[in-house]
Amino acid sequence: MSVVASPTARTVHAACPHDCPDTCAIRVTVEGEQIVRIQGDPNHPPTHGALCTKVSRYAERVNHPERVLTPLKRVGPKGSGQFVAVGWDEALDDIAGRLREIAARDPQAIVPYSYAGTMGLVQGESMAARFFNKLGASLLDRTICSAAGGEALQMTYGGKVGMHLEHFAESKLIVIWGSNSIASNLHFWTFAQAAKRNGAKLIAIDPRKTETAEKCHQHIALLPGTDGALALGLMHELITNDWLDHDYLDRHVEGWPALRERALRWTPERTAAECGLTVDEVRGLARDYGMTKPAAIRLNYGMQRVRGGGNAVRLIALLPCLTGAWRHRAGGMLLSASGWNKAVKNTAALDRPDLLAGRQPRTINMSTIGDDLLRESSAAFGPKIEALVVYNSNPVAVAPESPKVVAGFQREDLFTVVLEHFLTDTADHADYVLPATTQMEHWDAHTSYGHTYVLINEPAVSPRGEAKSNCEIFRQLAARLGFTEPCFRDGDEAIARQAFNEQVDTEQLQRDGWFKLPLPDAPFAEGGFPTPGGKAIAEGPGVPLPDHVPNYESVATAPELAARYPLAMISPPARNFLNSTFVNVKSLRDIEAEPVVELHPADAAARSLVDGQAVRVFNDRGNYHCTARINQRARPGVVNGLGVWWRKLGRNGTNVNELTHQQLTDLGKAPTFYDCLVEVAAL
Ligand SMILES: Nc1nc2c(c(=O)[nH]1)N[C@H]1C(S)=C(S)[C@@H](COP(=O)(O)OP(=O)(O)OC[C@H]3O[C@@H](n4cnc5c(=O)[nH]c(N)nc54)[C@H](O)[C@@H]3O)O[C@H]1N2
Ligand SMILES: Nc1nc2c(c(=O)[nH]1)N[C@H]1C(S)=C(S)[C@@H](COP(=O)(O)OP(=O)(O)OC[C@H]3O[C@@H](n4cnc5c(=O)[nH]c(N)nc54)[C@H](O)[C@@H]3O)O[C@H]1N2
Ligand code: SF4
Ligand SMILES: [Mo]
Repeated sequence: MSVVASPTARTVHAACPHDCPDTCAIRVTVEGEQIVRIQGDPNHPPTHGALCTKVSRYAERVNHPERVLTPLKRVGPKGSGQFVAVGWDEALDDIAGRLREIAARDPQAIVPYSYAGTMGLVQGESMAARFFNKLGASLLDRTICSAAGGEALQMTYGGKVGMHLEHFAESKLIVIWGSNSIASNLHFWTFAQAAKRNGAKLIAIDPRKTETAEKCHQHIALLPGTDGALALGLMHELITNDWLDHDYLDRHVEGWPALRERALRWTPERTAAECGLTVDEVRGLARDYGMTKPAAIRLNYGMQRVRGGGNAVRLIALLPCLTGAWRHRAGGMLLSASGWNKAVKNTAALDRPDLLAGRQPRTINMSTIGDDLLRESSAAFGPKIEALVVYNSNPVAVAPESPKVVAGFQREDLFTVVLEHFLTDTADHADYVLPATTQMEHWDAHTSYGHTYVLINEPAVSPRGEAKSNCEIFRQLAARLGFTEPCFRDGDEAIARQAFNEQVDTEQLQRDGWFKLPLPDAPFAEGGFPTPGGKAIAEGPGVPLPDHVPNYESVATAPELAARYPLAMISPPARNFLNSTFVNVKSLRDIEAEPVVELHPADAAARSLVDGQAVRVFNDRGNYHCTARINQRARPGVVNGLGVWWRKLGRNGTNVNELTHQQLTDLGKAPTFYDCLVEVAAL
């Protein structure tokens, strides 16, 4: 902490906790218990002093009049959101009693449900994981966002590794593939802008004409879920024009001959037809990619939320291996940098998987929670879910096929505890809501999936009301359940200090708030991928050759369905929300105004819809009520239902996940939010 202008003010090092690749380093200026200023750290290279609109207004979230400030106990019917305030002891005694009773029958009937409300290593899992491991509760497969791409990178490179964020500034071609960077990866965009000023060409590959696509030199508006075909088509052109780095392929890639053969079947004509593009677009993109050095690809998770998302990421990740783009530090690709953190993170000490003591509880996939909450006990499934403990997540809004998720959460025989800041759609369904602290009120330690620094977060103010940190809540539950291991007495600050091993300079971390991981500049210039043989893998033992896998729901794969629901819907994030977080911050919600579906003018005209009209977007699963926005952001045949509104703040209590389904991706068992056919009609 250092003293600033006002003699009573102090500045605290913080880190943005949100599920955003930028993981900004923040400086919070505090006077007493007042947050007077929140700014980006000017010295942290990825943050360079700038925060997004959402987090620069963080004080509005911390001091929000609707924050939950005491434990709440349900008094109305399930889902009614009717609660009374109760004391901590009453709430925790009752919850511990209920969990003890269920665990005595079978602890696997208890399911933790959490995701990335905070990405902190302390408040994310740690004490929570210790608690559920000791209890022997069901495990949760946290697939809802990145599992398809993650497994794809694991298969191809041996880990979630890629370029350094800063090096994009030196690229001569940047392909922004399935990412609306200005909205969801703002600090990458700053480096892309620097490259542009140095003469780089920027190309966006995205079905939607996003604010990012508009600012690129070229926008390639392919059909959703056809990225694998496009990658194969590009390979075809790289081969036939001999824009290959044969030496790199020979020495650093396994399985190239088979991939070469497969790619040669993807002529520009076939590719263009599959992707809904012109032959010139396919050829031109291949020429740019094959002839420009250094060429970089920024992939984001948007493009892997379809049936073939995993295979598509594998194919795209192989492109820089064909051209040898990895030889230069400003060439290669980045989807996730989180694998680099493995070397410094003390995961076993934080989460204590050893507390399972040889037990192997069943695993629930968070992406099928709708179906799983409605299942009875069976040999295949195990025990019916009797209790759900939700923290850092809002599944009633964000999980696919919400009609089923809501039906599950409304079960009167389900005991639900939700740790939250606000009465979200999920908290409304709780038996107990427990008030959690925000990032300004607790300790944490952070890694990033978009850059290569680790960060520390010091509390800036005391907990508001009676709020407690997630860790403290699980610590108190552990004590009530009689868990006596010393790790259940670790304080939050102590856990933050356990987060990293000796490779992280803790003095520097404390002084600056962040520490850059010691990594090579151009990590794969000479191969050296973290696979067993050090090569990137196209095909190998246990690794089949990647292929284009078409969507579950498309004209070609489901013609009967497409006859009734002819429009493909994607539901990418709205810029001023972060998943469903911030929807209740009025100043941000006012910018988004209302839930919308974007339609191309031709699709709107065919349905006699006009701009601004209230509409019903529907399929066999449900109805989403919103406002039609008719513009060129949508390509013909594809509508964009921007996410993810709270149902209760949306139109008629609906949001876009009324329409999505629970089928999973080819790799990683992830949801396929953007693989979804719908129809639109006037409301
Ligand atoms: N403002 C804001 N920032 C966020 C988030 C947010 O909700 N709001 N969410 C955060 C989270 S959780 C994540 S995982 C990250 C990454 O979040 P992503 O889901 O990657 O989001 P975007 O960067 O918007 O990229 C999605 C883009 O992919 C496009 N897209 C959809 N389908 C396809 C397809 O089949 N192919 C291709 N090529 N493109 C497709 C969409 O139109 C959209 O522009 O962003 C994080 N940052
Ligand atoms: N249709 C559609 N659905 C989607 C997506 C999409 O693009 N389209 N995106 C998907 C993606 S990429 C993701 S990652 C998921 C995101 O799903 P979630 O991880 O569930 O994200 P949020 O909706 O932001 O909800 C996080 C909640 O955690 C709470 N929280 C934050 N910090 C803390 C804390 O310290 N303690 C406690 N107890 N609570 C805290 C916040 O108040 C918030 O309500 O949604 C997915 N759903
Ligand atoms: S949401 Fe992303 S861009 Fe905004 S402050 Fe957090 S890390 Fe930075
Ligand atoms: Mo995500």
